[in-house]
Amino acid sequence: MNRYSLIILGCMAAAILATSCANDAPAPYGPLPTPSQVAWQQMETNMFVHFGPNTFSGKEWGDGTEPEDMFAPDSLDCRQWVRTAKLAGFKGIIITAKHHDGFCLWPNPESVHTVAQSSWRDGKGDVLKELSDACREYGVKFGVYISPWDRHDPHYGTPEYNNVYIRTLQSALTSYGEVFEQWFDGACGEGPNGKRQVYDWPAFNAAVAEMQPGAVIFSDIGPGCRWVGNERGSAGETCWSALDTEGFGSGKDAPSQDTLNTGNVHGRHWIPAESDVSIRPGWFWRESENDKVKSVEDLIGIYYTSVGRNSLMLLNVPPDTSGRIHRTDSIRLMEFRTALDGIFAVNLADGAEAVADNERGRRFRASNLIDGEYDTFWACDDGCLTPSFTLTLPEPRTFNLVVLQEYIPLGQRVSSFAVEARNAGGEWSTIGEGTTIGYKRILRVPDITASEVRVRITSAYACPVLAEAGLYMDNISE
Ligand code: FUL
Repeated sequence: MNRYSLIILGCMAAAILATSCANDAPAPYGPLPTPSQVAWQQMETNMFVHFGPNTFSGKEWGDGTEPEDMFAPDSLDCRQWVRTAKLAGFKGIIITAKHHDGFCLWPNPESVHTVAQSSWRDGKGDVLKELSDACREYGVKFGVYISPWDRHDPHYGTPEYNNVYIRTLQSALTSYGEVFEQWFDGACGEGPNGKRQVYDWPAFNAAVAEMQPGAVIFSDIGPGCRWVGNERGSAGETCWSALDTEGFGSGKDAPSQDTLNTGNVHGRHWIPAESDVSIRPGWFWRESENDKVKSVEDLIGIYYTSVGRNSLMLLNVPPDTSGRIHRTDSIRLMEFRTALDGIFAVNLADGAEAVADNERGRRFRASNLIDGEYDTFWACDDGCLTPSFTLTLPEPRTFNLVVLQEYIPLGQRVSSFAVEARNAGGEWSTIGEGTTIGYKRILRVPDITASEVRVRITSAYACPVLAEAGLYMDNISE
């Protein structure tokens, strides 16, 4: 081999090296989601179902003395719940298998306060079975809320209760197939003997992890997802999926509601926010609230402040005393979904040319932002923290929502951004600004007609990695 061949070979090797570097995805930044947490976040909207003796007593919190026969739905139809959820676009359902009154909606062998002791269906009924079967039938995921606070169990307030509770978890989590989310309420009030319980959270979490390894565990502080800090369905405009949990617990030991609302910018753990909110004033159904079901506009607003702020929307839709979702609520859900589908049916950025001032090689082109694929993304060179991209639309289009999505398997990286539009006279002006993006950020802006839109990342902790960008028009909300 002569000198020239060597030089040519050397150049080729250098070129291959350079190409492969440019084709490497950026290194992940900060805490990262597990695959289950990514799949969970992509569900976006889920249905919460509060159902139990309170449905019949009209109370929000039963005190545990309710006779089992109080639970008497005359025409329970879980398939109707799941069909309604499915048509409303919900991907999962979480049911209050046991609320604070201790009554179990399944024949829990650890308790004598369950459907098995009631005369409903001669003690042979099992709501969890009927619901999980219906979920499988319709392809909706099944999750459970099992309150640690128990105002009926005589062991409550003693160390033995923790064992009873773990066996209760085992019973619910091993009998009904896959569970996508376990909901731990942080409430810790007094039990029947006036004592409070010292919960063994590590053992509770370990029991869930063992029996349902794919389940995302909700509590005030995770470990799978966290409470958003309010029951209005409103995540912080700044909403980090990261949270510091050292020194904190659930319930009264939780971080401040503000912290839960925004997360911790450099938090050590990936514990995204879930926004639980009821379609009615209360969590349980009451005749007197049939005319207080939230409006479509309210629900769209909640969607923007939950899903649109890097959180999940967990909307409670409580069945009535017949055991069915009341028609007022189901009609409202259909209206809600129709409205959402109308708003998001067409990405007004479709057909645009996407050009960025920095691209990390061909695999990470700005065109990935508008390909409708979450798993392909625009990424920048390491150290490039304030890039921008421009969408040039085929013609002037009118929009009032800007949607951005980070590719969260590589972490949450962006801390602020600005959106600009170019008017007919060719001048650029800022039309909106935001802080965090995360899995999804929906930024509302005034009605804008433009043919060029520029998104400038104004600060980030690592080179931005954005999966999708979209422009939409909401003609419904004020
Ligand atoms: C709270 C409970 O006390 C409410 O009754 C409701 O279940 C809500 C979702 O969580 O902590």
